Amino acid sequence: MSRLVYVLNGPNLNLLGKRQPHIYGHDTMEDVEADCRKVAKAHGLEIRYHQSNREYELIDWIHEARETAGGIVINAGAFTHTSVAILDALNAFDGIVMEVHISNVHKRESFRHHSYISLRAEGVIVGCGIQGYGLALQRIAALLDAKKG
Ligand code: CA2
Repeated sequence: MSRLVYVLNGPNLNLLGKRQPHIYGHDTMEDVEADCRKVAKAHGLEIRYHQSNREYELIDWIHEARETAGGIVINAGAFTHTSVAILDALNAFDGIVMEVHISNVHKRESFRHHSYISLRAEGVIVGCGIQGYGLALQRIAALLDAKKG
């Protein structure tokens, strides 16, 4: 299976490091991307890294991943809690899906406790800060290695 992994980020995550550092920390989206590239390189993965505030763009990238990628790491932001459309797109993807949330959503408002993405994800990493992205990439690398046999 392909070692290309899409790392997808949803709405408002472009504000990372610029607002609400008590919840999301001081690192920016650029820092997250740099960290992902470092972890990916160490584990022999190639990544395509994207952020969008538009639901359809996230869906289009998931469709693109269907053709080429072995895995998707997704932090769908608030769409996590609302988007059946993103779940449907992920259900049409055959590779490994890892869901990431920077904050511990279970310590927060009850509307953040439900995730449509979790109905599809192989694994979920919450509350580990931006380190969660690297952990998700490591998990995808391990699962791809296991498939290779
Ligand atoms: O903890 C996470 O990673 C979330 O996916 C972040 C989403 C939130 O709606 C989810 O419930 C949990 C929000 C992303 C907004 O990010 C901001 C970052 C800095 C300043 C403002 C928003």
